Parts: sequence; structure tokens; C-alpha cells
Amino acid sequence: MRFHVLTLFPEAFEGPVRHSMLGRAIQRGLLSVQIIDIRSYTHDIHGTADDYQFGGGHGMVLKPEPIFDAVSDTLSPYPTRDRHAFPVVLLSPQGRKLDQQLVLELATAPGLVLICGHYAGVDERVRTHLATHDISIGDYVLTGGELAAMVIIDAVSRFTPGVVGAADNVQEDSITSGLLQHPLYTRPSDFHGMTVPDVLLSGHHAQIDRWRREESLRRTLENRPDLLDSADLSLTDRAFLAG
Ligand code: 6GU
Repeated sequence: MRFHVLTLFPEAFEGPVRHSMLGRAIQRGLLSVQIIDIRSYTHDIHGTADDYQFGGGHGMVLKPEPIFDAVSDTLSPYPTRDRHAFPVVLLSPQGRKLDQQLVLELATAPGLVLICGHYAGVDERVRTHLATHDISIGDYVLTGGELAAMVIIDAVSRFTPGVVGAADNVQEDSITSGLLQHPLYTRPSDFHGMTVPDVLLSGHHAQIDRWRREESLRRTLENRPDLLDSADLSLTDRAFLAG
């Protein structure tokens, strides 16, 4: 998977993307993350990437030309067929809210172009004539699209074969299966009087599976009842939730 990020703040990506699991995947050649400074596509000596908005009002708007030129340059090395399959994602609070289904959809592409918005916003022609997707990561406002781009890079990378190990099987993600994950414990079994539930130490696998299922159901009901509508629930699950 190849990520190409257009940003006014290239420094923001120096640490985060190269650390940990993603850093190792980059070193192993499974992923690449190219950071493109939008300002390097400006033509005046001040590197002006933004301008006043037509119609008046507070806040500067990112100009279209540097962004169109940067995307065009970014895609030019790819064969025409791949260029058409390449999502060009605008990150903005006006976009469709990211969820695991959209992550999976993006993960099927050969790569992604991620455009980080800033200031009051981006010239609308970027959204209507350049971007194929407009994505928000949630109902809150960030100062820019950089953190949102990193969220997408992280979530999409998990679906690139080899990035996460078998132990972190992406098909078994609790969110993919529709329920929140059950509680996890490791040693010691008694930590300053905070003990591990007996059933987990019992060796009774059927009882352990039932306990985990019920804890998942309890947690989902408490924190994300909306997920229960589309979860695959057995009659036993329904009885537990009703009780
Ligand atoms: Cl993609 N950008 C900004 N600026 N704020 C956001 C967002 C994106 N997603 C949620 N809030």
C-alpha cells in the first residue's frame, strides 16, 4: 500500500508514521508513506498556499492550483489504469464519517492520496473536481487534516498483508464482528487485590467463551448500543441482553 500525503505541515508526519508497527512495515517494504509539501507547488517567493475567500468572511482558503498540481505529479508515475483506481481523499470535517467499512473499501486500492485541509477550508473545486472521497474522522473539529490522515494510514495499513501478525487477526477485530472486545487479563492473577475473574483460570473453554461473549454484549450495550442493531446475535445473546 502506497500513501501519498499532501500537507502544509510535513514535519507533523516525521515521528508518528515511522514508529512501531507501521515503521517496521515501511522498513520491510510492505508500505510506503510519501509526504508532499503543498508549499513546494506554489510559485511566488512567499510560498502562498492560501487566499481570501470570494464573497468575504473570516478565514483563508487553500488555493486549488498547488493541490491540483501536486496530485497530478503524484499520480503521473502510475499506469493510467492504476490512476483511475486511486482514491484521492480530502480530509475535512464536512466529509463522510470514517468507519471500518470505509477503511476496508480504501484498503482495496493500490494506494491513496490524502489531502490535508487547513485554515477555514479548501477551495471547493478540490472537492468537486479532484477528490474522489471527502472523509471526516468524527464529530469534532481538528486544526487540520494531518491527524485524520494518520488515522486513515494506520487503520488502512492493518489490512495490508504482513503488517499485523496472526495474533492480531484483522478478520477477528471486534468492531468488524459487530461487538466491542471482551476484557483481557494477563499475569499476575492477583495484582494488589485486583483479581482476574475465576472463570478465566478455570480451564473450561465453553464457559470462558460464554463469559467473553456476555462481557462483549454487556459492554456494547453500555457504550455502543447502536452497534447491536447490525450485530449477528443468537437467541442466547438476545436472552442475555433482555435479562
Ligand atoms: Cl478530516 N479535519 C478536520 N480539520 N477536523 C476534523 C476532521 C478532519 N475529522 C474530524 N474532525
